Amino acid sequence: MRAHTVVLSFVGVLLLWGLGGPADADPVEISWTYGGQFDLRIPADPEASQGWMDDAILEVPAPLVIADLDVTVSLTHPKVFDLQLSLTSPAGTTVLLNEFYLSDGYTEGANYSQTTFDDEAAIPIEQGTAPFSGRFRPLSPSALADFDGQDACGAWRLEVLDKWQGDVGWLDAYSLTITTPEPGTLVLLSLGAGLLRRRRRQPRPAGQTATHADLHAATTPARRPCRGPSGLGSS
Ligand SMILES: [Ca+2]
Ligand SMILES: [Ca+2]
Repeated sequence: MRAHTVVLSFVGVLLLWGLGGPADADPVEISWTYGGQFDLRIPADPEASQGWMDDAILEVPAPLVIADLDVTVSLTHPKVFDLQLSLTSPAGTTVLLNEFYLSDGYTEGANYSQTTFDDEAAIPIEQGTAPFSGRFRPLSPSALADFDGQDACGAWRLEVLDKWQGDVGWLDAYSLTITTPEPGTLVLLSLGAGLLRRRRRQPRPAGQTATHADLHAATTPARRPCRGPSGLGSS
């Protein structure tokens, strides 16, 4: 039996911290942050302590050429070294943010607390210590620069896999900070707000193993039209 996804809620307008003005005073590049509060169990299955969280989806409603992108994550989990975190763009590019291997030496530690993944950070995440407060480069050789040049408009997915049984957690919040070299996007952003949606899939039958590709196929959202210059003043 194929599991399928139902949309249980539309949470609505989330925090658009950049709405009052550019977060970066750079005269050429402007940075905006889209993000919000989530309440997603890790893993999603309430009967399991191992498996995928439902994807946390952030929707960027405006066409933005990405010059730089950082992602900030806060989650609660007693053993974050069980977790694999990745981010997928609307174009389908996936960047692995962090994961751990027993062969690297297991380390105890809880939570990600306002952890910002940033290619320009001085410290790689593998040299960080939970709860990873601060800025870190994604797990080498991953690079958020893989998103550079893409259009940010559309659904972004934060994907979390709990690889070990015994402990569960929650995604609390995440946000994207997008820097664009195009001052014209300021007008577009003033009309838009990031929207977050929370999706859940129905429980799978006992003994059936979920694959991430399967989950993605089941949760692919209808593409929302992104506002462009011709769409000003209309929805
Ligand atoms: Ca950066
Ligand atoms: Ca677990």
